[in-house]
Amino acid sequence: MSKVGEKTTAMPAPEIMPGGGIDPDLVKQDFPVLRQSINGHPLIYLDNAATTQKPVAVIKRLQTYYESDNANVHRGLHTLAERATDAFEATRDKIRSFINAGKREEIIYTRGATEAINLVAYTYGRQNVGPGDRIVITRMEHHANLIPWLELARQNKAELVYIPINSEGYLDLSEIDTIINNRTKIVALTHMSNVLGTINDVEEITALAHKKKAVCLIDGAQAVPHMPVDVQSLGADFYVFSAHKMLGPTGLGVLYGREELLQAMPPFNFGGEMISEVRFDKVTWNVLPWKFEAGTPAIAEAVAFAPALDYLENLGMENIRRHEIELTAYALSRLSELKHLTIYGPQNPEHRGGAIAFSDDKIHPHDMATFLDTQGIAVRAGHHCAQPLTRLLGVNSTTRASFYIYNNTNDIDTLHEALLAARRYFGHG
Ligand code: 7TS
Repeated sequence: MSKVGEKTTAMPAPEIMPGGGIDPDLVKQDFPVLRQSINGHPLIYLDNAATTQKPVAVIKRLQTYYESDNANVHRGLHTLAERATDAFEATRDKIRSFINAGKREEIIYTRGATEAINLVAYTYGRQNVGPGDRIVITRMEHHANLIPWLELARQNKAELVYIPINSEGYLDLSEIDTIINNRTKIVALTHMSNVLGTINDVEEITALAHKKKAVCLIDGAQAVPHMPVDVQSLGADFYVFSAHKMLGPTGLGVLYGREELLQAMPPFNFGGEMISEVRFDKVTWNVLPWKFEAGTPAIAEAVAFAPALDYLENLGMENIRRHEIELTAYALSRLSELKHLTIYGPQNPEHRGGAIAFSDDKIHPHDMATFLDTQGIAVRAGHHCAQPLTRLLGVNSTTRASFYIYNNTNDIDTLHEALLAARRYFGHG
């Protein structure tokens, strides 16, 4: 039974092989959901960019939390309330250290990356972006980092300008000095694309934004789960991500913001928790981080996010990144043997993550994903919430395989065989 402040996992990491490599077969044993067959085949889960599976430690912590600690946070004086509050706040400290933020006050819990971006657009955006001002994003954004800015630009009569992409799937920075101009108030971009896999040179963009006195928001939903991230060395003013894409529960996300910016921003939602004092005619706001956390938060989810962070830390984010570079290199080479496939995004695995979108020249992505499911392989097909980008690639949808710590090269070989079997099944063999 878990108690206040108790370390929820103290896992040695036998999954780390001599030399720092990850042993995905050992990792897999910690994920109950992966021990099943789908349509008569062992499940191969390649939809990690959408959400990752959860290790036993996370599932157990959700259970022990509800069995022994459940209470609302910050309000009660009883023992359970103290335990719940301590565990909830302890995760905040872990998150701070995981992304190397300077202070715990800079870590705001949200419902996900999407809500974190909306928070910034509604508060910082509405306050600081006026008619004729400019917001800069890129052509490779997920809708979560596009629509809030499109709406802000429309409502506040600002300009929304896009950094283009070149044919290899990298940002084209040739005109960046004119794109990020003196009217630019916000630059928002993804750290890693969920379609192209491209890892952007965020440090360079934050520096350019700061030269023009703009703030920079980084969408780290696809980056924090897969590589070491240090928000201070990146120069991020805001950095967002979701727990569910990094072994944690759904319904929980993080907004990192520089304290000075968060202090000056108005609250996002209003209600309980986010106040210091309320009178019938006036209110004063709570201090950071709670000013931005109105209402009962995702308590169990935050508590159970701690063992997810421990799990990743025990494996080591450098090791995770190396494992994914190896898998991505292998996948790019195996998939490029199939001449009927178009593979999107950078060809150099050092410059990208393990989310690989592709199209077959004859089979519709939805048919492909449905066929792969008959073989026990879970992938995603569609526009991946990046419709403008997908259209820019000249298609309406793609099939996407995305990897994580429990995937191995056998999974990729099985995918390769299934992609060939699909050709035969649909009569293109
Ligand atoms: N930003 C990026 C780059 C993403 O990939 C996603 C989710 C989000 C933001 C939004 O995260 P949420 O947790 O708030 O929903 N991406 C995907 C995907 O690629 N397939 O399903 C969800």
